[in-house]
Amino acid sequence: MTTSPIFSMIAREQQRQTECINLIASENYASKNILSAAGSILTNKYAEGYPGRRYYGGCSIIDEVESYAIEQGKKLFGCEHMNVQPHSGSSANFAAYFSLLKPGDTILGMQLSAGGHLTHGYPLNFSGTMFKAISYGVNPDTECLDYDEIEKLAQEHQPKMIIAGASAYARLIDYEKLAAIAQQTKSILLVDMAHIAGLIAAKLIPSPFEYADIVTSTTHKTLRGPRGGVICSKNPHAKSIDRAIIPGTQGGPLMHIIAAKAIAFEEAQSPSFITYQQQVIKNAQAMAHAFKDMGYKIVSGGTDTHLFLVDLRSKFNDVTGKLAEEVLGQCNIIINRNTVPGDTQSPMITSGMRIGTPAMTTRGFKEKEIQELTSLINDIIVHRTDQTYLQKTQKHIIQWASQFPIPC
Ligand code: DSN
Repeated sequence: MTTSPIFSMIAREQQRQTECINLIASENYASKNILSAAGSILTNKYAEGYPGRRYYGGCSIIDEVESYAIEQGKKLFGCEHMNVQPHSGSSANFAAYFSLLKPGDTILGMQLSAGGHLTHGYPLNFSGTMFKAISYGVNPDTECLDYDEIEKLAQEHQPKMIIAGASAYARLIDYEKLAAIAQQTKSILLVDMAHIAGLIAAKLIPSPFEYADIVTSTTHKTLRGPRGGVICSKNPHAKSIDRAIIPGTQGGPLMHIIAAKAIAFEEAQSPSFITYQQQVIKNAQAMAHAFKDMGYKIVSGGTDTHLFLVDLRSKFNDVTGKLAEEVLGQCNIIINRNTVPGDTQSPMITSGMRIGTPAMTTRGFKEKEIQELTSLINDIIVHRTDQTYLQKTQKHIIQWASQFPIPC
């Protein structure tokens, strides 16, 4: 029997993950139970359709799995209807738009460069080509959402849908205000809570469910589940959302992933999940604070969530987001470059770093480690051309990160 080279790649990736400090705001570590469901024989089964209404035989146990996932997801978020079949957050948004919009309809979403997501109307994404996409940004002074601007744009363009949610925005979103704007213009309000789903599940930040017609999410970010998506809706939209997934935009559901989603929803109902999410926020706030104390500007002045953006221009005039990502990566600290408000660099270069704490909090980092890590990040950027320092620091990080093993 030959062994595929893939297995040595997995082993090397496992070692890389163990030896790196991961500050990618959208990544996390799924539990052993989640990995075991995701790697299970449920991958063998075709089950197009929904529980009790499949297009294949042999689905009785699969029906139990999907019904249980739906039950747990609805209980976790307190929503009326949940579709657990979207393969990803983008697929969830695609199906949600497909169910409620027609090509050419106007949508109003957050600009990618201000912290939004590709699927919220970016010109090269399906959302920006199928629909007439209008975008809102952040207020240049506060670097926070400007609800007066959103209202003005909504009144001017009368969007069929207003999209809230972001990939790189550190502040709370006022869903009540957005719902009031949507009501004035008779727009559907869709909230994409992908980044903050875990914080919402733990009830640490406001929930959109009371105000939004549709809520989409991924399951692998703060929620710490398998990679995948969900669509939650009020009952009147249930049928059209389900139809938009199958036959609308997807075929057979990934039943192994749906099983893993069910376990993630169960885990997110445990008291330890709330403690974990509290620490995620405490760590993000402590880290943003520590950066500020070292003279860095934090976009919008801080964070209410699991992530924040560092504007590197505030401290260095020759360090781009790309350079910071590379030099930190050389020392086994993984971040991603990100545009900041008013950025003059391209999205491939950028002037900022996006930093998130969900992953390292899962590995046990608390405020003490966060302080030490922030000083190290600063030192690495300061000594960016000193190869001896960078190599010595990489060795230190490998040893330090390995003391906080990935819990699976
Ligand atoms: N790519 C994800 C992120 O990093 O935020 C969003 O889908």
